[in-house]
Amino acid sequence: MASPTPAPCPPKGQALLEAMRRHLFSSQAKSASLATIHDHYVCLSLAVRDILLTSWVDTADTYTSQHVRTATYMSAEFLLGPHLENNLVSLGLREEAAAACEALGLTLEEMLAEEPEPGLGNGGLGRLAACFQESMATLELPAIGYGIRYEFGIFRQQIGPNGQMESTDPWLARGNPWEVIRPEWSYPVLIGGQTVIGVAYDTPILGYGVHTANTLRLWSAQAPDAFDFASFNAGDYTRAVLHKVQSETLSKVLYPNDELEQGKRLRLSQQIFFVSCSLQDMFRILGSQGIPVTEFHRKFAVQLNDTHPAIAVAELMRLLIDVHGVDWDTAWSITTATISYTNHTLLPEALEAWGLELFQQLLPRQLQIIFEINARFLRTLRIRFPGQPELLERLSLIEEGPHRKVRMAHLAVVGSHTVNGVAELHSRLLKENLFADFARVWPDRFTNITNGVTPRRWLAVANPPLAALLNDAIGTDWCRHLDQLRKLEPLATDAGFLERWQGVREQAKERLAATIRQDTGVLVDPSSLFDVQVKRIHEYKRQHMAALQVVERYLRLRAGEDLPPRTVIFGGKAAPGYAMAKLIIRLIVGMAEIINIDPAMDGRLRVIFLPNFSVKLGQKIYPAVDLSEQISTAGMEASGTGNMKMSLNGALTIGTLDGANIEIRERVGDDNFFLFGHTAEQLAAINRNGYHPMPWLENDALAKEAIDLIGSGHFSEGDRDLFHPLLANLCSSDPFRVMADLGDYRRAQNEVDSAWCDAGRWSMMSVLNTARCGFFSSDRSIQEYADRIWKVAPVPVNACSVIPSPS
Ligand code: HBZ
Repeated sequence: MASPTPAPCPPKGQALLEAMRRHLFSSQAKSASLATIHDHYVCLSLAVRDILLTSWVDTADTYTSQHVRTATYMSAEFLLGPHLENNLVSLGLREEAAAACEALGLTLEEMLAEEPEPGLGNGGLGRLAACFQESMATLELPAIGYGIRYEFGIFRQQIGPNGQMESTDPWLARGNPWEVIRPEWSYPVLIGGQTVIGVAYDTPILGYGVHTANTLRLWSAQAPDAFDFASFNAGDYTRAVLHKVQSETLSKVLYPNDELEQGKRLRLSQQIFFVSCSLQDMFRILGSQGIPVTEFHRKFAVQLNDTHPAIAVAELMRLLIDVHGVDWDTAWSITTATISYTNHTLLPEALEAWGLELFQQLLPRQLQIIFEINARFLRTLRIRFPGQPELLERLSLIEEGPHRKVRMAHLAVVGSHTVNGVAELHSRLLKENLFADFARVWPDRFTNITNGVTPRRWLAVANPPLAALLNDAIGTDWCRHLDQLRKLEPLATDAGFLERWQGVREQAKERLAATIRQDTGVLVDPSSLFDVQVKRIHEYKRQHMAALQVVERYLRLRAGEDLPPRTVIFGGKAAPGYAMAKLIIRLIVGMAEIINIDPAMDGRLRVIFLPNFSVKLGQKIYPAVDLSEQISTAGMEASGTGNMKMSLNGALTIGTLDGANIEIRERVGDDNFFLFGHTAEQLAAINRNGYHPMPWLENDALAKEAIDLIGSGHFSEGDRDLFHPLLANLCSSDPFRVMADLGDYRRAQNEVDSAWCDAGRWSMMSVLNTARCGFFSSDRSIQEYADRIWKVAPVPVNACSVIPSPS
């Protein structure tokens, strides 16, 4: 007998639509008549989640049954950005989702706009961690990301007439469809004599075009007991919940300091909290697979994202010795075979050092272990370098003096098998300066892995028109093998292709112009040169140098010079306590106010400060950049990753020989990069002779005029004092050498103006930037970490779930 013909499988869009309808009822408990846009967003997310759950479950199954070696990435920050669109692209379902939304009278854009962004990071370091998670999944590497589930992420920035205003970011207020709580995986952590419980919240990280979905496991703090019965019964209700409130404060909020160490009790508590939970979780996994604890280093590689998780060195020792009964020497070889450390900055103010008193109060056992590690370390040094007490003092884990401190970077270096910087120059400077003594002791411990960014979020998701053009021109392989972009090179001189290229760029610029209008009320001309500097506001990044350049341009235009139209766009947050950075924002806002209403500037110059720079906003900005400003003082920007995102999307860079700019220029070619400024070596030589900005300024009439105009109150409603701290700093110590580079910066900007006037040549250079940027994929960075540091191999995941896919 013939079996009945199965019902035709509905197209995936139809399946999504049905799942959205189902979730409206079963998850949101609503009918269509009451559903809000947010309800629909949640339903779409849950429908997508249903689909990716099969990969997630299969991945966990595969890793468990095959006992795979696993890389764990420990980071206090994961600046993830929204999940929905990224997951749609990874699953190849963006069009289907758009169709499903349309069938409900919605648009996918509306849905995407509804998603709050998990801003669980400050800037570069946190965003890198997020790109890395995605690349590890795409490369099918067994990996777990470990961090903190902050209830409040990076503050929201609003811009008023007085510059930056901060407000909280309650990203979890309406729930989070992307996470799953795992109360069964909770661990106690003893901090200052009190126990806090860390509860796991898991988020799937999908690989692109593969069946792998890795886990990002973030810890949320809970008190062991909801309240204290004794106090409750005595009627002292505040006291009854005191410990609960104190404990849960631990994962309340992300510290908003970028590259500034804040010696705060809460921060050290956050560090031990997430590190201890993560390590205990690894022991739990070992145990569940019947692997002896002495094999810890064979099962896990642990990467420390800067020193925030460096306490892991002491905590892993403590868990091995005190909990699992391993002897010191074995424990030490396991620890150092497990851990490796990435440094992200040379700035001295970012070097974490915790006062001994605080450490003793909060983590007495870990401090004891650190002393023992140090004693043994110094003993070996004394034998190797006899009669050199200063060397020992410099290398010690303890900083001596009236306020003795634990140097977390030293703990990380001593406890790691490998230490890496994040771009060639940075890694060299680490060896020559910050860790010069350590490099003498262990020359082979230090290496470089240049950063990268994920082409999925930063090209496929952020720039669909460009992605479509690339698919058409060179096939779809670039998305997994970014080196394939090389195939574009011959097209850089193809008139037909260049026309399409320009069309794609115009679309992106129009889209950004609409956002600018919406967010600032200012109308900008999409055909003007979009000159963009978006990143955290910091003196070393020299947003004030770019601002000075804008004032000079304003003066030149007012004097009748003919310069091509520019829209200069700034964005970025200043740490709330960083007064100089906030003053720089205030200056840009003041300039924008005057310049944008000056009829003489109409059609020639616009200045924009886009509020609340974030991953979401970045996705709109990067594709629309003509000129990428990467103008840090040479030797100070460890790598930069915004530079890669812009160049990848076809921007030309104006930049110093700093961080990854150097490697970008090497690859895109010096004809396609506007270089200026002193090198790190030249600046070091200038510093040795004693730097003063005045001689540079005295020979520069235009710079003087610009500074005088700012000082006259022109951009501050007549207030001559407002910008005094900024200008006085520039004219006296000028710690970031703005004056030494300003003249050459102007020269390079003039070159930009001439190059822009030749639209055909500019487009060609733009294509070559994209074509030659394949190296800066985070897939390449992660492949290097996996091969050279973690020794972790890919483990492909096959669809094997017993749970049927809803489609
Ligand atoms: O890490 C950034 C670098 O400034 C940037 O150049 C690089 O591209 C990026 C990724 O590698 N660094 C940070 O975002 N933050 C820190 O380096 C940091 C270090 C110690 C702290 C605080 C921040 O205590």
